[in-house]
Amino acid sequence: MAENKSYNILIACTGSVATIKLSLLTESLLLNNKIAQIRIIVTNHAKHFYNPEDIPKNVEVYCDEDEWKTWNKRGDPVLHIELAKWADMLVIAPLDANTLAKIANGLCDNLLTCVVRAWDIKKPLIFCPAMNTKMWDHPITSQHISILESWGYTLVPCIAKTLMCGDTGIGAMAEVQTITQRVLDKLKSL
Ligand code: PCO
Repeated sequence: MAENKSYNILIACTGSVATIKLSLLTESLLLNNKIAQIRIIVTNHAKHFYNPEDIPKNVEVYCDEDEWKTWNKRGDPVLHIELAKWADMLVIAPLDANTLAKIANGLCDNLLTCVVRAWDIKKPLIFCPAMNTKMWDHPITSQHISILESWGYTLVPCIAKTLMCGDTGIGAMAEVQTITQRVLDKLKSL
């Protein structure tokens, strides 16, 4: 990590109830002076799980519709490319089973997956899955995770707890403190 350099962090949330932790994660990361600016991407399903008023006012939140607000004609900026270039690090927390599968297979049908598809794999990408235990236990999950790890992306593993659906088991997103620590560790290696 360069002495006085500070970094742009892009946080992304997908359609898991663990998106309720978005404001906590944002605030936790903003406490660190190595982080210059945070921007957030939410998928349409993530919108069910957070309150925009809880997000700090200096943090911009982007969604799929914004892709088309900024682009009208040839030469206009393309939001997913701009965001992929702007960010020094991408933190996907939570990463739901569906978006994990899409990323592992190269699909890009919304703002977040387009950013990931355009991501320079030399830059750090941290992903924090969250899903029901039955989904976690299915063999396709570890296959998808291995694909992301093979590109150098960093897994922050799920933890066990009583999930929102009442089942108890592995599948909850890692604690905010754990994710923050992984982000700061990664920044040190830049
Ligand atoms: C339940 N699915 C889930 C998703 C993951 N859950 C979590 C935690 C939260 C509370 O600490 C919701 C953040 O349980 O990450 O619960 C059924 S599909």
